[in-house]
Amino acid sequence: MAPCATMLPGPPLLKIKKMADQITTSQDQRCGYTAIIGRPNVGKSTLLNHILGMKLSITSRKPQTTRHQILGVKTTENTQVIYVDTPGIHQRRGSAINKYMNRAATSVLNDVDVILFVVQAKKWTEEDEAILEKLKSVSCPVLLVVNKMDILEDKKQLLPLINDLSSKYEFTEIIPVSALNGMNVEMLEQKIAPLLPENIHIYPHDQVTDRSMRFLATEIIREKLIRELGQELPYTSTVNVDKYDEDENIVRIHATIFVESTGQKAIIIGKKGARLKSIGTKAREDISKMIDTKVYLNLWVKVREGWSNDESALRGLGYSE
Ligand SMILES: Nc1nc2c(ncn2[C@@H]2O[C@H](COP(=O)(O)OP(=O)(O)OP(=O)(O)O)[C@@H](O)[C@H]2O)c(=O)[nH]1
Ligand SMILES: [Mg+2]
Repeated sequence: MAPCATMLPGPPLLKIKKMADQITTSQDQRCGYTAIIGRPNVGKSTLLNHILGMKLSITSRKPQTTRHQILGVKTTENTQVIYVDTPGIHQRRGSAINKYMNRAATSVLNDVDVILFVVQAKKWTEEDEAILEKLKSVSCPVLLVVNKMDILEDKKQLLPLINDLSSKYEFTEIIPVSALNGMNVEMLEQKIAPLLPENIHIYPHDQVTDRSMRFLATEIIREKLIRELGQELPYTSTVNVDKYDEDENIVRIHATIFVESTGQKAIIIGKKGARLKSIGTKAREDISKMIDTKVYLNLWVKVREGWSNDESALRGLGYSE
């Protein structure tokens, strides 16, 4: 599979600082792509972050948080797993952005070596059923990841739950996990490794994503926006980083939040600018932590009518394959 085509220009990719002597150069290497798919809000991005041991993909309580494919690379000894976090596959119809998100998720299905189909314990829905239909045409192994096991009140429900799920499809494995507290996540990783092809590693061993810091900064701002506004957040909002300048000891970021009406703009700015300020402070702190450098963040809110249903506006705002 080609790595995400939507790389924005920007500073070098995020790297994990790893000791050179940890790198394996032996033969018998395995390397392959593992897609993380499922309906919105089941915990796909939380799972990826737990596997990577860092916050790469943004998460929130609101469905449809992830809007792009996010590549997360994990290299351990002779195995390199290239995870692809995807937007929740949904049945909302209509706007161009919804179509973009579904495309970003479903386009990986025939291009990866392993699929993790993430569902929520005891909450099988029509959207899960629709995804199952799509899986019928794929040829790679599919692992069913039953997430949020920590909220299953009675553990005796586990066996009937697994029996029920196994009747739906020939899953290679069914693995109950909790992405939030890490239960069984290591076991899941152990199941993935042997399913990958023998192959030399594609990415350097210290690389965790193909995304630029500029892109990750955009995502962090969007996460703070979603978390700050919750249900009040207009679905049709997005973030664009206009400028990302690195000085010796400070990174200066100028970003714009786009909405579709002046009413939405007022909601985001809040009373005397309090909301926008809070979003900015939280985003700045997280970006600073991620790059280990002081950050200056300048945030604007602008109205751009109809951007979410306008293919060319979408492309201009980073929504392109
Ligand atoms: N209790 C519990 N909550 C979880 C678990 N995993 C994720 N969550 C919560 O579920 C919500 C959604 O998590 P995300 O990781 O953003 O879900 P997602 O599937 O990536 O969602 P989209 O990107 O919108 O498709 C967040 O509030 C997470 O904290 C889990 O194992 N247990
Ligand atoms: Mg997500």
